[in-house]
Amino acid sequence: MTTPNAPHIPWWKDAIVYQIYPRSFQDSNGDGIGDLRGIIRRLDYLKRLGVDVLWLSPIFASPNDDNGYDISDYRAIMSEFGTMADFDELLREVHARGLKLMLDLVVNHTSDEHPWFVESRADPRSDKRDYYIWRKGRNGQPPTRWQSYFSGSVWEKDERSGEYYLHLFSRKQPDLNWENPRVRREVHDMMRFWLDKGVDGWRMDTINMLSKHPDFPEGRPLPGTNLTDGQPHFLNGPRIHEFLQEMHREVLSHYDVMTVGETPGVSPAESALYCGFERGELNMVFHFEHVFLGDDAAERGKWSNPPLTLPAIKRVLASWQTGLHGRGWNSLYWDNHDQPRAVSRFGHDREYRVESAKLLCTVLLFMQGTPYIYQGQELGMTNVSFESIDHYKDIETLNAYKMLRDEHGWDDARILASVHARGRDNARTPMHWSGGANAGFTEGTPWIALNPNYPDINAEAAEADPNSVWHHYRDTIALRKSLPVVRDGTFTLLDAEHPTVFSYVRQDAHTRVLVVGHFCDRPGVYRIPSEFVDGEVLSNNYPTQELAQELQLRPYQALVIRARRKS
Ligand code: ISL
Ligand code: CA
Repeated sequence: MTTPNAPHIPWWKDAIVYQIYPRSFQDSNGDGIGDLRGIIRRLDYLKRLGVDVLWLSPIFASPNDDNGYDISDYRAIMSEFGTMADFDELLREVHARGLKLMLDLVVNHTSDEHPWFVESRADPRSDKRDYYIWRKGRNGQPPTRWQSYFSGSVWEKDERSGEYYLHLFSRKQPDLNWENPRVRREVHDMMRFWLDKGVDGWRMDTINMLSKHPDFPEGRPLPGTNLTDGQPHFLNGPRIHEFLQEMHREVLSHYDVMTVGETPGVSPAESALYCGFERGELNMVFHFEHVFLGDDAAERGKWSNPPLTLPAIKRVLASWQTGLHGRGWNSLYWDNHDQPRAVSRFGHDREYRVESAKLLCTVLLFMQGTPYIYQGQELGMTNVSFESIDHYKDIETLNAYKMLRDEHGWDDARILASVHARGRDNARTPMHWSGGANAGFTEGTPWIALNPNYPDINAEAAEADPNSVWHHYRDTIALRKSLPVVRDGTFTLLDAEHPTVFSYVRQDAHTRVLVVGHFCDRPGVYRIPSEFVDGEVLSNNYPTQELAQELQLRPYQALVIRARRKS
């Protein structure tokens, strides 16, 4: 029964999303590569965890220069992942369990093997030429010196025509020309193709890069290179909101779906233009401020791996909580397929792995917004330290390795230390299902080596252990769903400058909840607001807790305390 006058709450505000990187999730046929039938096999596991929506990283036909983020046919399933019949069955099985399925929309670029690009490159007079961004050079040089995200120039010269095409990522990922209305129509048609099958939403890859400054101005010089940072000229470009409003009007508004845009380099204020409730664009965006903290200013970007401090992380997350409250909607994440494992980066991946993984769960899931859990995060999976670059597969890492060695003179040990800390393959080693051969991921040879700690950290062991990280995720998900204040309440950061405690209050007309997370490997004391001293402990990653104004905290302890109602 619906309550009269109850505000309409869109379903995605109550959803917990689980991200699957299909290549590394579950192999079903022994070729060492995860696939759609493997995902079907694990749906009951995901249902038990309590998540609502599955987001699949790209599953479309691809030569895999960037593991599927380089698409050669938007309407076909990658042959290694299965067939369209497998996809249809997966979607049916997902829906049969009351879950939803979200796909990855990668339309800033295609693969260079996409027929559009093949034709575009082969014939400057073809009607596909203008599907991509072609420019003449200047005095034998590329049009700009912008640096690609995967090292080197963003321009690639095509010898046949003598012109350059733009690729913000690898040279096998040419950027589509969104100025061309036919490109936009092609994308809209493709989106309808999947939505008409019953897909429940889109995660939109690098969506704030679609609109480039038409003049391609030179960027800011990057120290130690002859390249420049072109981002001011293609992030949040002049026509981006027009393109997204058109996409919403033409496609999204006709379906009950959720959308999350990947938007590196947006501030809370800018993000409200993408996800403001009245904007008719997206439901929410992924910002990167907490995971790229300090990287921008560091000499070699993320590879310099600048140190993190808790106050800086709190400041960023709090600015998003308060900046979007009542205006737009946050997405909440620590981990994804591009990031090192959160427990290794923000927690403690040795003695306090279990405690700190639970702490990260608690402080994330009690903020306002839609939480995203990346495969293995619910087990507290850790970074991996392969001893040689030969074990790494990621194009970003492999290109960076060459650049850091050849252009910056870093030695192997220094590069590997950076890769161990920040490389994307940390997230891409196979999922740990059991302590058996290859962690139960494959009966063949895995496409990338496993993290050797799978005998200790795996789903089978975690489900059997009531004190595991997995159970903490399941319990915290359920708790969150039982407390409307977590969805709707205000957020107030306490003690912003405290070096080791992250604490905040969530509040609505009925309920006040205090969250305290102790980011430290030693015991500590933290003074809580008096109204919580006789409160009720709703969640705790240690067995017991005496409440007192001077709260005694154990290493990496995380507590949620509800204030008693005043009568
Ligand atoms: O991963 C990054 C840094 O390590 C980011 O700069 C990342 O490249 C950026 O967030 C865009 O990511 C997305 O698009 C890329 C793809 O490689 C990533 O996997 C995807 O998440 C190109 O499609
Ligand atoms: Ca397979």
